[in-house]
Amino acid sequence: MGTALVYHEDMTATRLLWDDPECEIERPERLTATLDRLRQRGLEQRCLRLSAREASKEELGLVHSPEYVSLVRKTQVLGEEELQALSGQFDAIYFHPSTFHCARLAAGAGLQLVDAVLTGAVRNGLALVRPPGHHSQRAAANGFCVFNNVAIAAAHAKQKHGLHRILIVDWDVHHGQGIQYLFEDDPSVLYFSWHRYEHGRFWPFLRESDADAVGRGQGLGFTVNLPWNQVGMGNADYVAAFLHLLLPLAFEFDPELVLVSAGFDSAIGDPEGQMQATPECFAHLTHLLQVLASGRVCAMLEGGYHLESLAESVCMTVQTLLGDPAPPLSGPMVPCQSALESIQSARAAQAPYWKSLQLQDVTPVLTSPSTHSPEGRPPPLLPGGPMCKAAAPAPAPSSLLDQPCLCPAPSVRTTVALTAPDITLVLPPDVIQQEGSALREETEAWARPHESLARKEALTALGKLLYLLDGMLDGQVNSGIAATPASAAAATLDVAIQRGLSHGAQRLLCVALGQLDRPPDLAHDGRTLWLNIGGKEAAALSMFQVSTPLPVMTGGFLSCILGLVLPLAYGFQPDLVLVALGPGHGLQGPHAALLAAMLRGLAGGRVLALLEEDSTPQLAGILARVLRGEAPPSLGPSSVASPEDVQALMYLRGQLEPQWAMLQVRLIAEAWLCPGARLCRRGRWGGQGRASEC
Ligand code: X5A
Ligand code: ZN
Repeated sequence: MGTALVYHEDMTATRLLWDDPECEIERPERLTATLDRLRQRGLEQRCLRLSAREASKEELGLVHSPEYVSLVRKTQVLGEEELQALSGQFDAIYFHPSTFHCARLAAGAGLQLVDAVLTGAVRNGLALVRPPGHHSQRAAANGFCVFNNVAIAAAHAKQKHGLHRILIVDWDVHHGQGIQYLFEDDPSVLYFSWHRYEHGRFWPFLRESDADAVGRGQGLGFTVNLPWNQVGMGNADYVAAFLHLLLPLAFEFDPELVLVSAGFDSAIGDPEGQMQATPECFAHLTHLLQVLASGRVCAMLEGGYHLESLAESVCMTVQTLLGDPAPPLSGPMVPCQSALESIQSARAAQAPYWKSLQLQDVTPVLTSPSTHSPEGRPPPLLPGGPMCKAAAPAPAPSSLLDQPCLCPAPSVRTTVALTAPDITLVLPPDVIQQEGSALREETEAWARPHESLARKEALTALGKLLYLLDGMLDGQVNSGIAATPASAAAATLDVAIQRGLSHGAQRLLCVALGQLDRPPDLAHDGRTLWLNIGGKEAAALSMFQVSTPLPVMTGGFLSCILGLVLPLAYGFQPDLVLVALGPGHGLQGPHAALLAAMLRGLAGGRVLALLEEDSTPQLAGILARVLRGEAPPSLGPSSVASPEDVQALMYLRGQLEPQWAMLQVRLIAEAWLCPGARLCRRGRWGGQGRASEC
């Protein structure tokens, strides 16, 4: 299932006719530069191109008053002076004789996109539109926005397609107050917006943009505002906001459709936003949303005024919608204190309305001496080495943006190396069944230290796994699935880790589910992060060796992934991921698929899944589909996490937070941190706990 790109050249017509420094940034080149870049990258050609149509009067009437629509219609015949006079009646608005036509196309593009996705013609898509929509209100234009494209699309999805739960994610750097007003009492639309706020000192200067505006009446808890009180928010801040605020609520809400108010003024280089997130970050945001609503994601352009940053960020979004793995994020994955404060206050404001946020923010368990000072040191070949924000300011936008994409998608996305032949029956078409095996002598040499690998079947499986792993490390294959006899699972995983590390992986993340013992001679040298889900108790042997019991309920599983696995994984920034479903893993297909799908956001999608040979072909099939980029099936309404699950998570958070900044959901007492910690955002290890290096 494909990706739609909805566009119409006519939308380049509307433009500012007079002098207005506030409005001049919203110009036609925003679309032409973006489209050119999509073509250059070969991305446009991979999409289903749809030509935008105009929204009808009735469709506009879904959210706008008839009087307002006719007022805008009349601008078609006004002269320049009258246009300017009318524009002056609104905040940050210009009208042009073509504005009505363009704005109807922009709204129509969103409707076409939603129709294409909800009729199953495509899985997802992007509408490239002007003018933007999210500031526009029932009877008012505002902030360059004339008709509220995303709100109209949401109302249409409810009315024409009978949807009951729509999530709107507004990642534009401005508050989409127009969308908030239109749905604030509607529990069928969950509206999330982050925005530059600076305690109310940034446009549109509204009290109701703050975190404590949570909706009203039936809609209480269905408006989620995350105000940024400082500029300079970057990749770590955005990813943390998704993991710790948006996604827990989104999974609990269980949307049938995700609409994105996709403004890119939240990206680095933008004159409005003054933020630091790199274009790759939008690949990750898109990737993280695609695990919802069976991947039904409709993105519509809002702001974005730095042409280079805009074009690059749109490419990242489209590439990810197409199913390509997200390029690894650059820079230290350490959220800043101001971001943490904002996330925490939004979590606190929402906690009364969402089970997934309750019980969680309890007092941390005090760190025990044994884990407070891990022997871990930064791994070799850290790009750039430790970095303090104060000492080393972020590179200028242009140099960052000039970087070529580090991770072109290999032509073969997923290979399956299985010994069981019946798997072919359930494999999606472009998944390759691997025939090759590593050389016999080599396989035997790796197997020699392990008693459980002596058997012929185990050896055969190991040969296939090694061959697959080499293909991944050489870049011929992006991801893969290998099977092994249950009795040999732990040893096979051990060999895979050693092989990965000796064959080019700098940092290897291993997520082991079920009863898989930690390899006995696993080094604490920071090159391997070992995470066992299915251990007897929550324990952190060091910051690189963590074990937690298998959560018993869906809610617990989700908080384990969002609250522990992904924060550690994003903090670690691996270049290879092993995920092993070992004895007694107990995961159902959809849970395993969700885990694999989310881990695919790491390491440029280089994920090797290791299954037991007697796993069902259905399990292998579902994993193969998510590893090649399909959306995991919906988990359905999630149960609460059990008290034991919550306790394990809280305990590990307490243990590991000082070293892994991405785990933080609230401020850590000053005493916990190294002297320079407030300013220090220097490294992938979190920048805390090792003051000597600050
Ligand atoms: C869509 C959008 C911004 C308006 C800024 C006015 N509007 N200062 O990004
Ligand atoms: Zn904006």
